[in-house]
Amino acid sequence: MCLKLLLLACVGLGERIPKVEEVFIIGDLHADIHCAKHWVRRSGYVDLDAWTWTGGASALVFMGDYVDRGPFSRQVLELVRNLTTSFPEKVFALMGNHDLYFLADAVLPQGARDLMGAPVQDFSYAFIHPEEYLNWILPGEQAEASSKLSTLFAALGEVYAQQRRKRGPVPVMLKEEFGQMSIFDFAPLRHNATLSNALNQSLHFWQRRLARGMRDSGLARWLAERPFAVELAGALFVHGGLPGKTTREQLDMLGPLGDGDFSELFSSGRLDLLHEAVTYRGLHGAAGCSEVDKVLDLLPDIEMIVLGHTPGEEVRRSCGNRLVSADSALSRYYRAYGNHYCPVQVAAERKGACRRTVAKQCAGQASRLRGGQLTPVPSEPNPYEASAKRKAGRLISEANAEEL
Ligand SMILES: [Mn+2]
Repeated sequence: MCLKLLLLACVGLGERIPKVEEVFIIGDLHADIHCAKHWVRRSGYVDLDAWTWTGGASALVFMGDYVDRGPFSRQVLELVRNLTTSFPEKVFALMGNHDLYFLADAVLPQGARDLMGAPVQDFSYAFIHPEEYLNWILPGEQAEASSKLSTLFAALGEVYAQQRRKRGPVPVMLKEEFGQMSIFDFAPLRHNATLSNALNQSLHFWQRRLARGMRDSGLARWLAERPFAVELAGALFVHGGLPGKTTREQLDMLGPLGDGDFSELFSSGRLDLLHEAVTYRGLHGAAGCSEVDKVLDLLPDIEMIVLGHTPGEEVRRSCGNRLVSADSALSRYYRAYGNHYCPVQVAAERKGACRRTVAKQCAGQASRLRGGQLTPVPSEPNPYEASAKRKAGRLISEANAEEL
């Protein structure tokens, strides 16, 4: 029997999809629509202009984390959603931790409950790139929003400067809570009640626009239907990882959140397990290999675990090719700014953590898995941008050394 909830088991049994000869794996895209299209084209499986599948018996897997870091979450969500709906037996898109938080922000009432350590929609400020809101507000609202976003970026610049001085993260949210500071404690918002009130109102308004847009566009429902694990071509795909103590029963619980009422989904007894699958990092490093083996012992037909979530410059293979770390920082915004949010579209001062510019060329690697062999695939070389690529390669090591 193939229950809808148990997508993992369904895929593993091959009931839903015919034999897959090759898999093209695209790591965490983090709201970079330009590079999202680049990597889909690079697979050779999809003609994006004619919108046809040209990949024969191949499959395309997205590792999750479509949103945040960059300002084009909506565009990446729409691209990946359209691919999964047009080619449902060919394209698989995992849930990532950022997608889970983005969904929670969009569908749960403000302040509904603490989700993963922060109140719902306070996360909107902390995780969502501020310019993301420009994708969800009306054309007539754009000019005023741009000016308010410049103020927000100025305050963020102060937050990043303080983080630099303290040599570590300063948890900053919309409202001051235990162990957290408020964005309104920083210049130019500090001591300016008029500016603070106006920005506070706008942020809440934009959050409501985004939440409404996510629901009305069907993207919220689509996100809720993302599986937390996919079994394909001898590999198990998970965004974060699974600890060695995972049981077979728990593996069968890694299907989508489901199709019920959103509040119900987030009060599911599986939520802790699902959250762990999108955030666990214990499989990386030498000590992780024994955990990899324990998980693989539960899955007789699976020889390899493929993960996103933990970025590096390239795709990494470890544990005798039994573990693949497929997140190679494909988002140019992440490569330029790490975990910081910097102005891309609106006019705002660029200094400190935000002084770099975003590369024109996509960097990092995707992967091709065929006959149990995984081959990293570099970005398409562009002769006119070769120097930009070299520059981008240097940027990541400097910008993200502390976050990695
Ligand atoms: Mn992640």
